[in-house]
Amino acid sequence: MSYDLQEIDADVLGVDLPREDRFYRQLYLIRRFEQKLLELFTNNMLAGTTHTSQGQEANAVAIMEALKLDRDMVWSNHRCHGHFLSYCGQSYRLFAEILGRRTGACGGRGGSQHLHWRNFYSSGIQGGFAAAAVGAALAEKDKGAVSCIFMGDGTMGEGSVYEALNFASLLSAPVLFVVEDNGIAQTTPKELGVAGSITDRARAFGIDCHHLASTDADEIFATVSPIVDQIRATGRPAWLHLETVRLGPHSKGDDTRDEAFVAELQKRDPLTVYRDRVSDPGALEAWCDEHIAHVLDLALKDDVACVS
Ligand SMILES: Cc1ncc(C[n+]2csc(CCOP(=O)(O)OP(=O)(O)O)c2C)c(N)n1
Ligand SMILES: [Mg+2]
Repeated sequence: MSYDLQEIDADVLGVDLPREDRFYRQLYLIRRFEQKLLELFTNNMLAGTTHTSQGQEANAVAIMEALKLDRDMVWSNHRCHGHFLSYCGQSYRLFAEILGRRTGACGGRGGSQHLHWRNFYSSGIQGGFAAAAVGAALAEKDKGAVSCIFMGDGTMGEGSVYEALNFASLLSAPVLFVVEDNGIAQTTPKELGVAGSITDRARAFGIDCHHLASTDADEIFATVSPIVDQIRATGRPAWLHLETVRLGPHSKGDDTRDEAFVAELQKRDPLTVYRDRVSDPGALEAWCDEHIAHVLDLALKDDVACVS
């Protein structure tokens, strides 16, 4: 389905800003949103758990920039806040959703792992959306739409992913398969769970494969943009293996990695990598701080819980 771009919060996404400012605005917005989310858990205002994308924000920002948000489809996973915010900028709707308010993106019923907003979907079932991403790509192909699915390295063991690759290639579905490889699945290092090459995994299906190890939003955009153009032009799927970093725990407190190792990863923090490229990062940060505080306040005041 196609949507009017005005229904996406263009102001939050900074669509009128120069690209560098827009990228840094979004990188910082995602980080701030998720920091606030963690604070809500600490203050016992949220129950259950959450998966933050700290360290992986540049993937969301750069890939959404490469997509056409009025028609393309995005299939996200448990680590979805960055993808969602860069897709539509609906920070208020996302806070309200996670807080279980009726004003949330899905009426407060779905939370992070069952989001649906326009052409954006998230699922907590690893690889569970692979077939849907292919089917939707075929259904919308005549509209020139691309279907983009995000998966983690720990999802490479899901059989349904390979069924989806087979069909995507056989039927020529315009799908961008993105593997956000942060080197770990919850507490299991990639080396213990994934055999062979992630980069080359889709090659046997006759699908073009690409690889990039980067947390630099500009580099990721430069890589992904021609891939998306190629998918749209040919109607064929493509596979992108993106090596990235997970700066936080898997969910809230479950990080079993060596502290020195995690400290080393901080050097690749996508915000640090990007901050020097904008002329006034402080102004962009202040805008986001104020915006996030404002929408969280609004969502907290929405004391209309969802109807069960
Ligand atoms: C089919 C399925 N099995 C197990 C889980 C539990 N689970 C949630 S996230 C996760 C690890 C995912 O690792 P990865 O795919 O690398 O993504 P990351 O968390 O690193 O972003 C597991 C095992 C699940 N959600 N779905
Ligand atoms: Mg992983």
